[in-house]
Amino acid sequence: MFRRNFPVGTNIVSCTATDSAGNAATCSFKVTVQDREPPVLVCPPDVTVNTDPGQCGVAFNHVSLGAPSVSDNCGVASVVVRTRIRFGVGTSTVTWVATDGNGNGAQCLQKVTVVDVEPPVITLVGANPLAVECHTTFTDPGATADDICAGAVAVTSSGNVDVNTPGSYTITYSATDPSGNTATATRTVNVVDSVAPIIALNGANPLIVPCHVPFTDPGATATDACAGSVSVSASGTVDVNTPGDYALTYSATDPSGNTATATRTVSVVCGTPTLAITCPPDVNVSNDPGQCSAVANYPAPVVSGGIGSVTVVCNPPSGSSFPVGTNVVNCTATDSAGNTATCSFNVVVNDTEAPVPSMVATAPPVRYQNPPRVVNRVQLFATDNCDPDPFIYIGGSQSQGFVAGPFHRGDKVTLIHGPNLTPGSRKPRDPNIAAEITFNGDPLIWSADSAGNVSAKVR
Ligand SMILES: [Ca+2]
Ligand SMILES: [Ca+2]
Ligand SMILES: [Ca+2]
Ligand SMILES: [Ca+2]
Repeated sequence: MFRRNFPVGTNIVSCTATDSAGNAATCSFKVTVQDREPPVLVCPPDVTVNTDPGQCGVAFNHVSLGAPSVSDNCGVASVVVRTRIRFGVGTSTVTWVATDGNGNGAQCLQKVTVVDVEPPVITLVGANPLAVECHTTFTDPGATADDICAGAVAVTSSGNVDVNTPGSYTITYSATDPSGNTATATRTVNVVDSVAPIIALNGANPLIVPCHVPFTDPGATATDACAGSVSVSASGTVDVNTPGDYALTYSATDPSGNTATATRTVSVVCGTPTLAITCPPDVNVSNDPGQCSAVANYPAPVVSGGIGSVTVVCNPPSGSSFPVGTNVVNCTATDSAGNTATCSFNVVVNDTEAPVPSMVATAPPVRYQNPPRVVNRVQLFATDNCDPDPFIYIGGSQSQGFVAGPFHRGDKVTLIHGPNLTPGSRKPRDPNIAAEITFNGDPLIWSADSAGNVSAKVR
């Protein structure tokens, strides 16, 4: 039995037999050794890579896969990796294959994970910086966002713009892709005031003024759409002693430097009579029936002089309702040059209406014989057009000169009257009764208001 190592492959074994006489015979056979052991292949570790810039994936040659560990009993003939040209976002696999040249092969799988690390790209709609006129309406034109992997992505915005206050404002836009990559962008919004104020002249333009009379510029006001009221400066002079036309220039500048100007022509004219107004004399009227007032008419004031047409305004106007008392009416005449003259007078409304008294029995009358008399318990009332609390008096039809009172509306009194009683009035113990009044004849009631109007005496 022979034992020896044979290499892989076909080995020829030659055998020779030799005798002692030197004769030899030979033969041969083959010993074939086959390699049936595949290579031992271990893949490199799984790898994680970021996307290529501007790509939703990574090119194969941008991935460092590493080297596998491979060995074979007879030697490795080849090691290849089967992969794709480009890896998309997510996890892919590559296959490593090793062969030993003897028909044996081995393979393993390696994972390649590609991560989207690129945020979306935000594109602003409209200008940046964006100019907005003060006191207009601002609507953010917004922004769009596109992600190389996720496509269109929602955009959120933050930041306020106060269109009423000039200045620079910032709006921040933000967009996040499904992989959590966030992009931000900002827009500058400049609220600007580029509109000049508007000047309004007080008084007429052209303004005609008499010569030799001191001239006072009625001035002007200016309002700005953004800044509100703006001060006005005036330049120019008027020589009232020299007839002619003069120009006054008004200027107003808003805080943003926008300036408006306006011009007034002042014409100095000689030989013009001075504007004058004369009011009518005071008007006295009685109150309208039942009213503490009167609708009163008065004559128009008399005007003279002035330049051009003259208008007269009185306040309160004729035909107004005037309350009882003295009412001042102010009248102003204005000519077309803006000259004014004033006067005033009074409309006096007198309360000439007396109160209306009455009494109401609070109990049936009681009659007594000795001496003959009747006792009436009554409550007193009076109404007046003006006086909320007119005085109320009580007397007797046969008690000449006797007067009890004054009483007030709502007072309760006891009346004792007969043919031969001594007139008088006293305060009874009952605090609810204002007076106990004794007199002769029938009871008479009358009333006086604070204006001195006294009603008739009624039974
Ligand atoms: Ca092998
Ligand atoms: Ca992305
Ligand atoms: Ca302005
Ligand atoms: Ca009255």
